[in-house]
Amino acid sequence: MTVAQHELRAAFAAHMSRMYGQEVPAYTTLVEVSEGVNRDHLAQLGEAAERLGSIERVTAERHGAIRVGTPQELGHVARVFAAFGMHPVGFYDLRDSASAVPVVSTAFRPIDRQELARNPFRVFTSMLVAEDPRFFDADLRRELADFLGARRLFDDELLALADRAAAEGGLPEPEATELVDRATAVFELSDEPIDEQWYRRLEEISSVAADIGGVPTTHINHLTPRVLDIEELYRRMEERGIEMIDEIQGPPSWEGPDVLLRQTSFRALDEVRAFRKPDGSIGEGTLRVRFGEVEQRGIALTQQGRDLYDRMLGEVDERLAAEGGQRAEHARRVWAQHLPTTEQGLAEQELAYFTYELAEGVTELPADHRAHELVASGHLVATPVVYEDFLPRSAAGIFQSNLTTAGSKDEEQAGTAYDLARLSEICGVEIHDPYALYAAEQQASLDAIARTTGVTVR
Ligand code: OOG
Ligand code: NI
Repeated sequence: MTVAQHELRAAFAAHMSRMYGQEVPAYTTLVEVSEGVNRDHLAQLGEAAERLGSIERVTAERHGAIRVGTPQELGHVARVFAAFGMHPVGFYDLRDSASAVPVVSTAFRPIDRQELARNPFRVFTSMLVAEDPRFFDADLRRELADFLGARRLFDDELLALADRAAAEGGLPEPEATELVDRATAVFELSDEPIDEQWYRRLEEISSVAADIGGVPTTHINHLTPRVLDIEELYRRMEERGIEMIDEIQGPPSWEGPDVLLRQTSFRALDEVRAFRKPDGSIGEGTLRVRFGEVEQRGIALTQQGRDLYDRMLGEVDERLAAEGGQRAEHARRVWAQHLPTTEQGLAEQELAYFTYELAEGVTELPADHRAHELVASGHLVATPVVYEDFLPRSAAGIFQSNLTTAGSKDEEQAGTAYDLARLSEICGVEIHDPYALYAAEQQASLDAIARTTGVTVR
């Protein structure tokens, strides 16, 4: 019997969760509190609580984050994740963010609605741009290339199993278990001693560079459960004495529908690690490389909706700088001013994505109407499309919460150019454009309606 890709993915997510819970006990607390919040939210709201995903999906839902050092390593990551039906989506350049992290990133995730519903495990994956002269001088660039070139994160057995699972759409036992075990083991924190001098040298430039290029292995640095009410989660965690970062990142809490992604985290934890001193002796030290994060997902915005979101972010920044006070307060006011407060309003202005189906009992449609009009007239029912991706500014904030030093970047130099196309080449497969995926989903639902009714809905 073959273990299907979505079962492999669910097993991989569960194994990673168990491993991370053993390594970082606060994660287990976070998961418990999240489950409590979700249970209570469901009890309070009933069916409405599941508008953006079934409780089964949301309860199992996690995203992780990993960081690798070279194009070759990213290519290997893409092969391993392909085994689990996880494909690269979106391009993020964190080098230009306020915190100037020397990485470019994508996210590996399922892309079909059905696959997402079965298990939506996703991993935000960053690659060090070790050749970027704004961060690393010529000596360091060479030493980094040597150090990273000498390590091997994914062995040939794992890659062969992964290629087979991707080609065959699954694996029989015992290979299925072996694949999941081997893939999970790659992301465990290693107790191999860290070369102290080398690590600290990189850390002066960027903690993220040290976390990636200063150690001989890689590790998962957080695993994020999904909650239905992030404000309540935040309250409950603080009640338990776990100090969260100051703010919930992303959209504010406001009277309209949840859109995009709201996230918050608690700080990196000090963990004891073995260091090799310059004299060759091994001593203990601490590092902060892992932390906890939680998220609430909302409706996917169209490019137009996203542009509006980015403009509103800018306006909130300006008001905050000019008037002081609380960001959340300014944000609520700016949002109330610019964004419709209903799903129907978002659809009307083409700010968000929905899928449509015929309302119960409807078999015919009037011609020449737009979908939202047919929702208003009771012919169609709209379901919001969930945002499955990440936000660069929140991602930069997450990296930031993990930085011990400010780092340095030489703005005089030209950076190494990266875009979606170049990163696709490195991955060995095309990175999907998230907007194209959401738009295709909306369009597929309209096409299905046209097929049954013979009426084209715009
Ligand atoms: C990844 C940070 C990005 C998110 O949720 O935005 C991220 C990292 O720290 O490696 O996970
Ligand atoms: Ni995250």
